[in-house]
Amino acid sequence: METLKNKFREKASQLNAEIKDMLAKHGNMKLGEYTIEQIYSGMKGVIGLITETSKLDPLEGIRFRGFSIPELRQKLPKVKGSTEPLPEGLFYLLLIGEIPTEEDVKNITIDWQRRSNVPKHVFDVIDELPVNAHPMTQFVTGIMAMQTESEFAKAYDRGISKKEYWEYVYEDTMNLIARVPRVAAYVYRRKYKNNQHIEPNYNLDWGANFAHMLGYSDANFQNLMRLYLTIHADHEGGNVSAHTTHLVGSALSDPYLSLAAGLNGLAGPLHGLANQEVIKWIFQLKENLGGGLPTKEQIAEYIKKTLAEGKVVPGYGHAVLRKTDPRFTAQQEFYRTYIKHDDICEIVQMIYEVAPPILEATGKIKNPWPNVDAHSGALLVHYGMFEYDYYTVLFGVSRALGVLASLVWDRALGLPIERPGSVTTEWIKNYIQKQLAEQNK
Ligand code: CMX
Repeated sequence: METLKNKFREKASQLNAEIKDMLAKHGNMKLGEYTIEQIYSGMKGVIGLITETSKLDPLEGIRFRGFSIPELRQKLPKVKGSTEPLPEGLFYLLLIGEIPTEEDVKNITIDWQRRSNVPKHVFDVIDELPVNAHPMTQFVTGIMAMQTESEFAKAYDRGISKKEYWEYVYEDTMNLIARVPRVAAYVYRRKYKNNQHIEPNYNLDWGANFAHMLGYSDANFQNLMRLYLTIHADHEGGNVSAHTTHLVGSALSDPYLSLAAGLNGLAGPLHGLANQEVIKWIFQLKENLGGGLPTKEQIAEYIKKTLAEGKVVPGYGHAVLRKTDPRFTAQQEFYRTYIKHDDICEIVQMIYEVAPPILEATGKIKNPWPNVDAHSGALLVHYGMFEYDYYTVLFGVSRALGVLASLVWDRALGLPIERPGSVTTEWIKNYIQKQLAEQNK
């Protein structure tokens, strides 16, 4: 076995060196509309998807159906006394493309309450996992177990016309969104609160009821959940969780299978898991310094040490954004409005001052600014949610809104199975040779 591994190591190191050399010499060569460099760089900037629900601008950040986050914090319906939008309203906007009325939002809240019953076997399946399984593993396992409820899968099995697909995907979408907070809260209470579960409160909206089932009754934590679940929902179609949900759905895998696949992508540390990594990184920084508030110099040292160890600084950088993420700014505003002073949130502000020039000075990090994950954990810690390995589940509950709204559109538009072409490095080398020969003619 070791021989095989050693052989692979040799081959991989050889091909890596060849590719590095080839990209240095010919990375800018065009292959169709795009460069060879782009093909080896995760298709960044390559337009190959239709996503109706949102669009990301590198400098301005996300717009949901044309509305920025500050606009939506103003325009979307709220519960009385709250400054934060109801995620139900964002879902309506993503699906319909128009700002909902209070009545529209109320109807969604009631509809989701009506659909929210989670079958017992879902909890039984989660209970079979070791309690120390990562919360994302438990959450996704619950969603997979719930696939028994898919209306789309049943209808497809009966035999339906293509024109009807979206109607069943819509039903699954509404049922899933109604149920994921219950599954997510179950995982939290199972793992951290000694299996003491809390029944839903049907007088509350979707976000506040989720906060309630998690065990948080503070009105400002409910507000935080409404904001959190709104801003994490969608980030156009190319990010790993959205793209995966769309891709798997394109094979007509039902919404349960598609969402589970997308959430498995969200559980990667370069994507949604970065929210847990940020707080872990800040806690470690504090621990190294013996507790208390670090100075800016100490933070700068810690960032440099992280880079020197070949690790990423979590919460910073982005594949598309080239400025501070407006989702970070919205959370900063929440901090200033509702919390005003908190040590971990202050450390987040200090990192924001110190990190960008250091990251920029590396000369290779394209975006030295913070993304959504740089702030979210600090707010959660403030309200007493210290269990940072749970944070990506919160992201996942929100992400369900965006990726499932898109999935309904995918089927309504009859988008086909996705199947981009791929080539080998040998093929690219031959292509380069042909292009060079043409140029020399
Ligand atoms: N710390 C250290 N190095 C970083 C970095 C960071 N925060 N961000 C980028 N880099 C590095 C990359 O690893 C890459 O290094 P190599 O050339 O050695 O492979 C180089 O800089 C160029 O990368 P890039 O083009 O700027 O960034 P990518 O589009 O490849 O990656 C992202 C984007 C988000 C994965 C990256 O910035 C990163 O790893 N950030 C930290 C993790 C994080 O916060 N992820 C959450 C993103 C938001 C979300 O999806 O939730």
